[in-house]
Amino acid sequence: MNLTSEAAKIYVAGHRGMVGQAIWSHLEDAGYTNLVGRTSDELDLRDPHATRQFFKAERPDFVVLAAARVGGILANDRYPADFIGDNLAIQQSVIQAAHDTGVNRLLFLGSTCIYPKHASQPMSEDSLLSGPLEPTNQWYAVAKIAGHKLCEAMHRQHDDDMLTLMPTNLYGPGDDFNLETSHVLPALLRKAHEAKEAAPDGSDAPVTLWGSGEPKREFLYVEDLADAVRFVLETHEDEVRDVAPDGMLNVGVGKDLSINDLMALIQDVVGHDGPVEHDRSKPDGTPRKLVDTSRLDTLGWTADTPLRKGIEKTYDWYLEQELLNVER
Ligand code: GFB
Repeated sequence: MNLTSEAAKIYVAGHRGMVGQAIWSHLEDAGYTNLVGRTSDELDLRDPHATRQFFKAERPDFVVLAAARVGGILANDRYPADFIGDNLAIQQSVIQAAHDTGVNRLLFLGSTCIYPKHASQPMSEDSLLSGPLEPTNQWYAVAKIAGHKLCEAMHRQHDDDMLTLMPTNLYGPGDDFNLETSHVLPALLRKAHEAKEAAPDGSDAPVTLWGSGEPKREFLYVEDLADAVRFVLETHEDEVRDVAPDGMLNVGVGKDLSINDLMALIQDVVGHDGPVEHDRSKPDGTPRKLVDTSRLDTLGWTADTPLRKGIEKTYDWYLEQELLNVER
């Protein structure tokens, strides 16, 4: 059942992460006042018993499942057991508790790394499970595929209204800027900024990017994803199932660029003129993952933040955090 009342109780699982925070603020700004969240200290979603107790006490009407263990290419490769294990456990307990307590609709957030490494571009929802996965993130991808399949199965067996959004690579305020664990966009923003700051004489120090820089990625501003979440929550189930019988909707911007071109754009935003070097010991990952957004297009939703604008806003946020850290 779709969201029609501003008083509906909406549980945003993972409301302290970049994605959950953006969804929370966006729903609040749209007039939804009855939002529920728990930090991971307050509620460990990997624990099915605790999760069930929470659902029984709070009885949310709607659930957005944005809680997940996430990270960039290196973190995925280094911590495979955490990426598959934590995500499977979180999904299982939240989806099961939502089923048991009869929520009106659950929206599960996945990722476009669920598609085969060499899927034809742009990747449609139908390319799921049509070929081998990218090895560096297969652990995370398998978990996210299982999460989607659990939602699909709940619909098929119990007629539960459970849908999956598959966003392309996300970025924005609240992102992880730790160079070991982050995704490429925040990593390059930080590297360009620090290189600029490191050369007080004006001769900018070099930045090093991982791999060849040739892989292409599509970047979605997190506030656009939050808008897509609200839009889908508000859309009638029949309308969604007409375009997405399996309950899965890609979310993207319809354009991608190479990591080298992203670097150049970030240098321009940050004002860094120094040379770019490549650390070729680091993996390239999937060569390209542009998503086919025709399902959401048909429903009437498109992303509207241009990449440059989104990077500027993210950089502003990063500078604010830096200032706060210095002042503390
Ligand atoms: O964003 P990223 O870590 O993840 O890397 P994926 C994208 C591309 O940027 C890769 C290159 O080709 C990286 O080698 N890259 C260049 C860098 N410099 C850097 C850098 O300093 N840091 C990082 N992190 N990358 C992840 C998956 O894949 O994307 C997850 O591992 C998830 O499972 C997520 O799906 C959205 O796009 O390759």
